[in-house]
Amino acid sequence: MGTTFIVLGSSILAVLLAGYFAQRYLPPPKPRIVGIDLGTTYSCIGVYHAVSGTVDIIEVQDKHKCIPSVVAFSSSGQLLVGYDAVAQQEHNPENTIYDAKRFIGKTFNKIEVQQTQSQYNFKLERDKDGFVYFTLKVNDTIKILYPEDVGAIIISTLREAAANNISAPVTKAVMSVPAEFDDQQRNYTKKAAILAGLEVLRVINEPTAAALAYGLHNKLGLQNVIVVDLGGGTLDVSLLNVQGGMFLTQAMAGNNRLGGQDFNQRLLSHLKKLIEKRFGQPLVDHEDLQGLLLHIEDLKINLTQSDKSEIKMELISMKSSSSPKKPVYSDVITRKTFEDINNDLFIKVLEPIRKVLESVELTRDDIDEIVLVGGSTRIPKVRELIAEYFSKEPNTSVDPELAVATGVSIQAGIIGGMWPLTVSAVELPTRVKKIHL
Ligand SMILES: *[C@@H]1O[C@H](CO)[C@@H](O)[C@H](O)[C@H]1NC(C)=O
Ligand SMILES: *[C@@H]1O[C@H](CO)[C@@H](O)[C@H](O)[C@H]1NC(C)=O
Ligand SMILES: *[C@@H]1O[C@H](CO)[C@@H](O)[C@H](O)[C@H]1NC(C)=O
Ligand SMILES: *[C@@H]1O[C@H](CO)[C@@H](O)[C@H](O)[C@H]1NC(C)=O
Ligand SMILES: CC(=O)N[C@H]1CO[C@H](CO)[C@@H](O)[C@@H]1O
Repeated sequence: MGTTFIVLGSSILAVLLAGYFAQRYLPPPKPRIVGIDLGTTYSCIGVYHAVSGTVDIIEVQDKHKCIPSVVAFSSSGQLLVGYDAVAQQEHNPENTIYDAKRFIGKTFNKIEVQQTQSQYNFKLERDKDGFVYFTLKVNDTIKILYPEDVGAIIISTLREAAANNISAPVTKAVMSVPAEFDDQQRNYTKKAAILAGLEVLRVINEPTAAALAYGLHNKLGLQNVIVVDLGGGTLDVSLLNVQGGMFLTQAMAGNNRLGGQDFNQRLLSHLKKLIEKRFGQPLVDHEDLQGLLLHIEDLKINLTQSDKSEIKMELISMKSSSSPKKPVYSDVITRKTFEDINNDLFIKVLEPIRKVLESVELTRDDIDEIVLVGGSTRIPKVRELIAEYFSKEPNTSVDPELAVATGVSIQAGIIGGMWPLTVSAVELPTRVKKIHL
């Protein structure tokens, strides 16, 4: 009897020791589960590496970590995704689909579809259940794509890049969705990944993912976390309770008409005035305006790092017969000017923050951590306003455009039991409704 126990005991010890040495000295196990952030404008995929405990967001198309959530078919039937789809968009607007996430798993009435159609060059249709699909002309025949089909094409591209990167097949995923998504929208988002050949192990909220990216699941005690997500066109604010790796969404508020595009529009009208003064005629040429908008995006990004930036470009339509010189427009724009022309918009970022606090009867002093998500939170004035409001610095060490993808990849690592991640992270279902401003 006694010896059997000893033998059993030492074999268990041997197994444990083997496991310990394997983790210490063998090559780390390959990531088995990927994290996918299928965004409205950009999508990314990441993997969590055991042992090093780091997340890689995978480069998908020539050095770009995230790709535009855009899918197109050329007239000859070639499928284009991401940057390749964007590159040909201007010449093929009817067959270039973007914003599919706005429609995924959601039903619309006839009037809503008609009203929404005016914002897009591609064709929207509504099926008998109220779901929207897109119709394209490919090889002289009509091709139908549902939003989840568009998602599946994007996810396939991400999945392939990840499989190449880790030199292993990718079959399992964790996905993130907006906190406000209902069960049906979550189901159809999952369906997109299933259509791309993936098994979806969990779907988590984007704000929760962002909080995970900052390791807030490791903090002791109850934490009140505000997540501010300011992207290209929308602002979303969530209040989370985090305790012992459990996440609960307490409140949500947002503004669907505030984001980077609005700041660009303000710069555009400002520059158009300067150009008209300089050249004595208004700028109306479509191609020049397109070129100017591209420079404006650059200018805005430069102004997050410097307090002034030079814009310099040729404006073909400003050519005059009296001057043989190339019509070059150049100006130095200061950050101060950028802030002045956008001041009223920047202040609006605080509105949903106030609403969220009001709705749960908390004050700004009750907030323990502030997490920033979305490219527009790089704007120094936006950060400053938020820091001032809370008298506390927001967490900014993770790239705000990669925070969600990073967090969803950490969740994938936790589910995969990847050492040294020993903590748990679980999201509790919530019934709170988003407040729209
Ligand atoms: C995988 O992706 C990471 C992050 O983008 C990159 O640093 C690494 O070089 C890639 N490895 C391979 C083999 O492509
Ligand atoms: C369109 O036609 C080309 C050439 O015949 C073919 O390779 C392609 O697969 C077709 N595309 C679609 C979407 O049917
Ligand atoms: C979502 O999917 C689950 C499981 O597939 C199903 O039971 C549920 O009814 C679906 N819910 C909605 C709202 O589509
Ligand atoms: C932005 O900065 C880069 C690098 O300093 C420069 O090459 C570019 O011309 C700038 N663009 C604008 C529009 O300010
Ligand atoms: C301002 C700041 O960096 N705050 C927090 C960011 O997140 C880490 C990780 O949880 C905290 O320790 C910081 O205090």
